[in-house]
Amino acid sequence: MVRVLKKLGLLTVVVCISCFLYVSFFKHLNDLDNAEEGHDIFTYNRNTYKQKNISSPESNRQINTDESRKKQINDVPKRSMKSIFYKKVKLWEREMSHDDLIPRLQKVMRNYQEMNAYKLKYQGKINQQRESHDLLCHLKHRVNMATLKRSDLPDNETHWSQYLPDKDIHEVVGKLKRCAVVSSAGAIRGSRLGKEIDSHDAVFRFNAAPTKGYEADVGSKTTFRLLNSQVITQKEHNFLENPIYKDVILIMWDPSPYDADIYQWYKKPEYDFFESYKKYRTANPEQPFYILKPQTLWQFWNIIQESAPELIQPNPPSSGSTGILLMMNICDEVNVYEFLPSSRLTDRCYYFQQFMDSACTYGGYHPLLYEKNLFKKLNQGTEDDITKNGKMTLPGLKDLQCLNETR
Ligand code: NCC
Repeated sequence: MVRVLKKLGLLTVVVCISCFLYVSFFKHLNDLDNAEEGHDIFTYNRNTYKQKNISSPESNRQINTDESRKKQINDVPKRSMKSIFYKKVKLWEREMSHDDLIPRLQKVMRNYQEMNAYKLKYQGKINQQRESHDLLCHLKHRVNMATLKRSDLPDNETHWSQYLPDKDIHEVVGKLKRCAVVSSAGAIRGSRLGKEIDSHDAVFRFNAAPTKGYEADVGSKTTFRLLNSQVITQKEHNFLENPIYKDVILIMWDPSPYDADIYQWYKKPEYDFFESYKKYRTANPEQPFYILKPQTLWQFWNIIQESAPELIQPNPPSSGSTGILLMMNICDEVNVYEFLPSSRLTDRCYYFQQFMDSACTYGGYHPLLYEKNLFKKLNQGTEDDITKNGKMTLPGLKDLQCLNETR
């Protein structure tokens, strides 16, 4: 009798544990589904993302301003079980392609290719297998990482050219030794990389990514901050007042159509940032604040496209890649943190918000997947550095010797 009771007890325990595991597994799948669909599984409630079933806001730079685009992006299939298992793939161990993306992001990518918002007429090659030194030479000689100077605008445009700096960023900043670039990825949480990041001569950050409260993981020093034109123009960023933009070297970018010259672009920027720029310069005349020449982005995009195994999103590179390349033009050595994901990889978009969206890591609007492929080829650090710290080490371009000028 005692034996029977013992067996029954054991059986009950086994059944309970199985039920618990079963329920947890399906709850987890459900959470992943929500996250992949651009929902916040932690009840994050920013106005822009309030609408239920909205597809990834990260996938769409102009989600608030372009209804038709919003419709196309939202018109995506429900996620399949297959996509869950893509998460198990070890990332950037090999070159990634759109086959590695979940179906939703594949669809987003196709939509952007159909839209061709910047009117690209790309006739060049793809899948150019350049070895890393050659690739570095192409980046050095074909991407003119220049910022706008007063003298770049026609004489009759003084009403706004008077607010531009006299000199290009390189003339003022000169050459730096060791620089750190800190991506805003959620995976940097818990990294304890703060001290290492702060030990660099200069630290580069993006958009509204804060340091306060996150010092242990991302450090506290900021030397440069690269902003996209949304940050300058959208009220929610409070650009004119927010102290995180003060006491640093600011650089901003706004995309032009692929073939536009500076004049055509500044008459019709994607986001009308000039008023904010003027106000900021008037209030902070001593603070360096540069604007990247828009053609820089497309010169860089050409090289990302040439290096990619297939056609990429016809949209500008992310702030992340643009900032990395800018630092490679200024510093002798650039250590980049959590751009190539470490083993802490998560769908959590940012370290400072709970919002979940895998597009932040793999790209929706930006060709991030291919940007990461490209920098992975150039990494001089170890695989272990990537896995443990999400760290890659890139060389400066200033002293790079190139046999043929690859212009
Ligand atoms: O997200 P964002 O960039 O500010 O991130 C800065 C750079 O960090 C890298 N990153 C970020 C998150 C993540 N999980 N993995 C990453 O690798 C990327 O290289 C990224 O560029 C941008 O590029 O400017 C972007 O800006 C945001 C947004 O405009 C700003 O954060 C201001 O709110 C864009 N999001 C939206 O438009 C909704 C984002 O697509 C790109």
